[in-house]
Amino acid sequence: MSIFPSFDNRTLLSCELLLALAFAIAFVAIRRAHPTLRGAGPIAQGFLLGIPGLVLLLSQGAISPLASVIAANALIFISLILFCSGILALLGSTQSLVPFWLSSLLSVCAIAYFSEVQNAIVPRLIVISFNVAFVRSLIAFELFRLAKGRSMVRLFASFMTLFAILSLGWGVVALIHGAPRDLMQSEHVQTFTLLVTIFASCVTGLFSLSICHDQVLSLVRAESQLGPLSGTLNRRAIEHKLDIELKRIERGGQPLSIALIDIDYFKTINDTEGHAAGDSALRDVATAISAKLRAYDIFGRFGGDEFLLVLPQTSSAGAIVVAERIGNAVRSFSPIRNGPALTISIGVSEAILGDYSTSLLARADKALYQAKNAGRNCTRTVLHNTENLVDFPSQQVINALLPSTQPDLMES
Ligand code: GH3
Ligand code: MG
Repeated sequence: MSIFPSFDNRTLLSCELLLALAFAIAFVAIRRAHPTLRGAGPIAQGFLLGIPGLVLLLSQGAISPLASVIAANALIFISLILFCSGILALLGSTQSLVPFWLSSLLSVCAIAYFSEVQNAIVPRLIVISFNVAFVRSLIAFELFRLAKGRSMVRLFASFMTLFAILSLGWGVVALIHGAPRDLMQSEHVQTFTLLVTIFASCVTGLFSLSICHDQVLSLVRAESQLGPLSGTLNRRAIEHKLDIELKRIERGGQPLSIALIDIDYFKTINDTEGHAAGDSALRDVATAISAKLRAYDIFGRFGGDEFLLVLPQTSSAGAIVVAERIGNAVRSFSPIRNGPALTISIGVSEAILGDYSTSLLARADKALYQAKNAGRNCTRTVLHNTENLVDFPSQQVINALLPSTQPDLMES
């Protein structure tokens, strides 16, 4: 005994409409909460545009076929494409949407022909089902390509493949057995197709929410590592990265140095130019220093007007060269109009095996203290083996310490 006659097609379409509305609200909310999240906007637009499409479909018989068939399908196709573009953007795909638009445009033309010129329902259904199957299979193919070990994306791709096959099957059945003239008429294939559509909407909406959730989590994680003012890593993040680098040298034996940087007489900027000028000077210093670093150097604000630079694969001699480079970069501007150039004092230390971040930072802090005492605008190093202070600038010291294998540190 079939269960299909117990479903009413109009009720099923209304359920689909409510589902589209619920997902549209969810994705609009995500878009508003995370404007930088690429993909949530098109998905929300896709669900939103599906609503008038479904309303027009529901009005079949009461309004002209131009609106209830041609416009309704055009809106549903566009909503499907917007949805696909959102999913692709969320997953970072660069797949072109041209095939989606071309196939949908041709389908709308064919639907218009079979509605206004020939009034033939079966070819119309075949065109609709084939276009939906084509769009779903393209997106499934791209999802499989992007999955790369992500089981959730692979599962989504499998569902899309299944929905593409079912859409195709709907067209083939319509071709073989024909179709009722009225979409609202209860008929096995028609009712089954509507049930599949509702299930497909649930699955795609929920999968998209899950992908959005993952993306939002990684966005929040990345943002939580950055200081709001300087845009560089915050203290917690840079200390965490320093711990990782210290563990790495235990295994690799590569040198690692840090530089603690403090702006000289920073209070004067706040006092004479105001706090906003101080904030802007902090940003400028962060930008100037960041521009002088290698891709794998780690830089962040340590607190107040202090910054920490972690230099992997760098001896203290190399770090002194980097210190000179960033000191020159900072000296090139002044936050006070017609005032003196900004300067920084730097304390450098090189890690030894068994060092903790606290011991390494304590040595760098000691070196920074000495740099301040030496009159500022200079670098001091506390060497781990002797605890002696090394003056800088001192070309003899650099020449003595600098290995010849670090040419990239020499450029300024
Ligand atoms: P020194 O040469 O000894 O470093 O002197 P200084 O004036 O730079 O003094 P110090 O480093 O001890 O003080 C840093 C000042 O930075 C204290 C505080 O008012 C200011 N400051 C800390 N955080 C911020 C911030 O986020 N914005 C601004 N504008 N000022 C800050
Ligand atoms: Mg200072």
